[in-house]
Formats: sequence, structure tokens, C-alpha cells
Amino acid sequence: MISRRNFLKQAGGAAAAATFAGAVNGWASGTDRPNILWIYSDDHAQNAVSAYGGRLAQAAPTPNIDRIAREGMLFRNSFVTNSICGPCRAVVLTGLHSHLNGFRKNGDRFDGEQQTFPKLLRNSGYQTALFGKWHLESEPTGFDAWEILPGQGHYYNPDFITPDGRVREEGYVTDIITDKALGWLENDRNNEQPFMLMVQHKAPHREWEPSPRHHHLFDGVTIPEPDNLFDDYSGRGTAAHEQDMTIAKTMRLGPDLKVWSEEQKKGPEAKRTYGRMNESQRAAWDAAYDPENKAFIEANLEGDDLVRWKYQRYMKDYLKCIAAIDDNVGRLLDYLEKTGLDKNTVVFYSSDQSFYLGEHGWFDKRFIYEESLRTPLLARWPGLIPAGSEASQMAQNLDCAETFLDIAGLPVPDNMQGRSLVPLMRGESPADWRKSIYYHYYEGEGKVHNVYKHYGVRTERYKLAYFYTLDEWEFYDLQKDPNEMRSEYENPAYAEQVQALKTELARLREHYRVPEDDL
Ligand code: SGN
Ligand code: CA
Repeated sequence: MISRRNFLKQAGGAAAAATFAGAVNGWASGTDRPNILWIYSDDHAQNAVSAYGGRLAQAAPTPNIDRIAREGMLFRNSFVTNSICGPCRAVVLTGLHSHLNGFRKNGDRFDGEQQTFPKLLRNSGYQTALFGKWHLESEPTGFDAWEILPGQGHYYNPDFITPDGRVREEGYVTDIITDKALGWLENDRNNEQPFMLMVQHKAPHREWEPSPRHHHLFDGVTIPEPDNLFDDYSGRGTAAHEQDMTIAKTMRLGPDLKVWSEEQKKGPEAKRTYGRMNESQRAAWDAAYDPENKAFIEANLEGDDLVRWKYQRYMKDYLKCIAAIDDNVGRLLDYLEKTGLDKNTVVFYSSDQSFYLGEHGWFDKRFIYEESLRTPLLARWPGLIPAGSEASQMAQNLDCAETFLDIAGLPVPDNMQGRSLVPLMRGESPADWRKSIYYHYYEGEGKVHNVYKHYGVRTERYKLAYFYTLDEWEFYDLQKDPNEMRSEYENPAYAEQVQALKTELARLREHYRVPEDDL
């Protein structure tokens, strides 16, 4: 953990000197400390950010998000602690694993009385604001201004909870959240204070409803499939077999894939979509979906062909939602540039967690497997982060709170469990950087998507997971089997590595103070 003094020392390097000369002088009064802009989406897969490369980069580029990496840093190995929405948000706010911040599963209630980084920043003179998805049940604390979506929120004409009550806004949720953030920057920002602004999108969360302006974005395009779209889960344990998150079986033709009969369009299931649209939104929607749906119904697809069609529809809707996010990231970056705020604002882009885009035949998240263990993380900090740089060290959402405090030159409370990413942002390679991460998913079997509870450890090369209610272990060699198609837990050739990871897992559980009976 770096103290404020160390940070100042580190910030005094040649490249940073110019940027920080004013900042250092101003820190006593808090006026020139860097602003922080945190853009956070919901279920945005690392594989759907083109800066990360991957199979979708060409078909669905994200130029504005990529700009953050081009002018800043991409965290190549960025992970979460518990791959589900509310818990990830609680980890970001507190810098504590779920068992200590008390928010283990969606539906838990965040204790807003506890220490969070927005409160610490605000107490030190930052102006703090939050717009968009929150999903922590209790009302936000530690913000000068906030407007949040109720629960998951809606894509069309969304409601917002504000300190003064509920309001309904006309338009598309991703645009509106950005409008609110830009409005706050323009009208409510206090020039005498640095700011910390959290812009938290609902998109691209299920049920992936695109904006009218993107309905035809992928017409005539075929989205590449992952190699393991038709995974049969042999070589894995009970959890992979019994999950309920496949494109083949779980994904619903109506709500998820927008194939509704005229009768269904009026029914309760369609309420979340159609029930919220105005006439022109609905007309644009039907004009886009109805002809394709008609062709689909006539084709009467079955088996693998049906899965392939569903995959295309799913991916196109999902990627269209991301196109709107990318537009809106561009709007924020443009505003910063136009106002000159870009020079002293650290911009982050991340997502609560990643998502399966057909890998293993799945959508959703929850598992310790790579696609949902990872999350995108990009940062731009002119004068400190060398443009176009990349960090390969393991970063985790657990590090966010400490990173933000460090940027603000504040001391890090002893109880926080992450580590400031600022040294990595400066291009350093601390010798004592973590060699492993701890993961713990609590929501469990019987709940939506039926993913068994598990905890585990990942190192640079290996991964060990313990599905504790099943008493089943899985072990992967990520170098030889990057898609995690075969657990090597029983393979005697790996006995030594399995044992080493078991020891490491026990060490991490002790280090993070996970109670033995925390199930
Ligand atoms: C809803 C979704 C699930 C999703 C959870 C949690 N179903 O229940 O698919 O896993 O939210 O998502 S839906 O039919 O309502 O879309 S999370 O991002 O909030 O954790
Ligand atoms: Ca999420």
C-alpha cells in the first residue's frame, strides 16, 4: 500500500513533474487533485471490448472505449472476486471481499453506514456524484448528487430514484445516464473542488434491448462463434452439467430473443419491453424485428441450427447495446476534452463483471471460469500513464477503492484488502505484486441460473476451484487448456501443482479472513 508521501515521491518522476507541479501545491486545499471519472457497465464481457482483441473485435469494434486504452492503459489480466452484480459493486465501493462488506449475493442489502471510498473522498474535499445502476438495495451514501435506476432498471423510458423521489425519463437508458452525468458536470460541478463521478450503465445486461438508432447495425453481418458453443461439459464436474444458463435451453424466445407473437406482445412477459415504449420506439422496434422473426418462424429451425440462430440474435442485440455505451463513452471523453478537464481527470472504463458470449454454450456469468472471472479495465491519466501501455499483472476489482484513494493522495485504511493500481499505471513492476487471486461465489444452486457455490484460486497459469456444497474440486492448466474444457484434478501428472494451489488457497482464505463456515 502506498502512503500519500510515497505517492508524491513516485509522482515526482520526469514525465509526471509538469502535470503534478500545480497539483502538489494545490493538494493542501484539495483544489487541483485529479478528478476521477468511473464509467462502469453491467455484464460487458472483456471479449466484447475490441481493445482486448478476440473474435469480435472486427465485427463489433468499440472505438471510444479503445481510445482510453490507446491514450492510457489496458489491464490485460483484470479479475473480479465474486462474479455477480451487487457483490462486485460492493467490493468496488469498500475494497473488501464480500464476506467483510456483507454483500455476498444479489438481493442482500448494502450497509451504507460502512466505510466506502466515495465517503473518504468526499470527506477530503472531493465533490462526488453517481448516476445509473446501483443495485445495492439501500440508498447511496457518500454522494453529493445521485440518481439511480430501481433494481435492474429499464432500457426504454427508464425510472430513476432520486433523493427527491422517483422520476421517469423519456429515451434510451444509456443515453439518459450520460445526459445526467454531463448535465451534472456542466451545471452542478464546483470548480473549487476535484470531482469523483460514477457513470454506471444498465447495458448490456439481459434482456439486451438495443436503442432505435442501432437496430440495423449488424444487418447482413455474421458474428463469429466461439469454438466451444456446443460444449457437452464432459471433463468437468456437476456444476458445469447442472447450470441453467445455456443459449440452447435457458434462453427464452420471447423476452431474450424478441420473438413474440402478436398475442404475447400484449402479455405479462412482454411488459418490461413493450410496456415501456412509446409509439415511435415501438414502431422502430417492430419494423426491425418483425420481418426477421417471420423468416425465423418459417424456417422452423431445430437442433444446432436453432442454437446458431439464437446465438446470432443474442449477440447482435448484446453488441448493439454496447454500441450505445461506446457512443456515450465518446460523449464523455469529448466533453472532458472540450472543457480541458481531460488533462487532470483519470478516466476508467470497467464492468461489474464479464459475461459468456456463447463460450461453453452459455450466457450469464457466476463461474470462476475465465469468461466471467475477468472484467474489462482500462484507464487514462494524461501525464502519468504512458499512452498505449498495458499491465499484465493480476488486478482485481478489490483494488479500485485503494486506487482511487491513492489518486486523491489519501492514506489507505488498514482494513482494505486490495492494492493501489497506481504503480502499475506508472509502468512499474513491483516485485511483491500478488501472484494469485481469491474468488468466492455464494449465490448458489437453486437460485437463478443454478450455479453451485464455489471458491477458488487462480495463478498466472493454474486454477483450482472447490464446489463446496458438492465437495467437488476442479483444476485447470490455463496454458494448455485456455478454454477450460478438461479438469485435471484427478490427473497424477498435476498432483504437485494441485497440492501447491490447495496450500495457496488456504493461505488466501486466511489472509482475507474468510470464516471457515462462511458458506
Ligand atoms: C436477472 C436476469 C438474470 C441475471 C440476474 C443477475 N434475468 O435475474 O439472467 O443473471 O438478473 O444479473 S432477467 O430475465 O431478469 O433478465 S446481475 O447483473 O444483476 O447480477
Ligand atoms: Ca452484472
